[in-house]
Amino acid sequence: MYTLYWSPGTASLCVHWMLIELGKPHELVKVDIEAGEHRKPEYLKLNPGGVIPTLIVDGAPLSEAAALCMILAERHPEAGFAVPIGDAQRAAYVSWLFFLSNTLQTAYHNWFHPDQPAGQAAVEAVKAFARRRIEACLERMDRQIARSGSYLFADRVTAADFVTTMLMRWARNMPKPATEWPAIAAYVKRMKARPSFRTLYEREGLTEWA
Ligand SMILES: N[C@@H](CCC(=O)N[C@@H](CS)C(=O)NCC(=O)O)C(=O)O
Repeated sequence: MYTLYWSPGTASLCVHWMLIELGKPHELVKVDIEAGEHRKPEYLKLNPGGVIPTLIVDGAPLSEAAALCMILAERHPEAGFAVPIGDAQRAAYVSWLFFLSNTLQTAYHNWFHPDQPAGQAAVEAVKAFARRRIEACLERMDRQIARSGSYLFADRVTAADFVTTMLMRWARNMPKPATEWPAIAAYVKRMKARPSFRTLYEREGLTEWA
């Protein structure tokens, strides 16, 4: 049994999506970010950084969305979402997961919280910087998908694709949404056609980018 601490449309979305895909028993605990529940001592005991998501695995609280997707894929290899050690694509797969988490996701953080690095006075400059970085990442991802085929790694859907689709969704209200890149647009359409995506949207109460 897994327990996911989540909030609609946030970094928990890819983990939630994978739990649905895997069909493994899981409990969902909704965390109200607006009400500051993620900063309460009970939650900080599970996730010292006070961020969503947290996944309880065999009684232990784990964090970092991309890592959680990778862990779930490896715990349930029969679903085919893992790229195991020894596989020719393993190195590229791990590298993409780190790129998604460390480069693209952090650029989004600056876009959504532009006052954090240097206060209100620097908001416009931080947003411009974040936008350039996000668009450079999307450019690179578009090329990878166009080269690769249907998904990030040819025709196999991996944990990295659930993380990627979530991060493509985050650009939906940006000046240039991810779906303006042609290979990404076709890719997103394929990922959204999965029946699990409907279930995910219903459960999270989402309607945008449906
Ligand atoms: N690197 C972390 C980042 C998680 C993160 O920043 N989550 C956001 C929601 S998308 C959050 O909890 N924000 C609340 C806050 O920073 O106060 C991960 O991938 O799990």
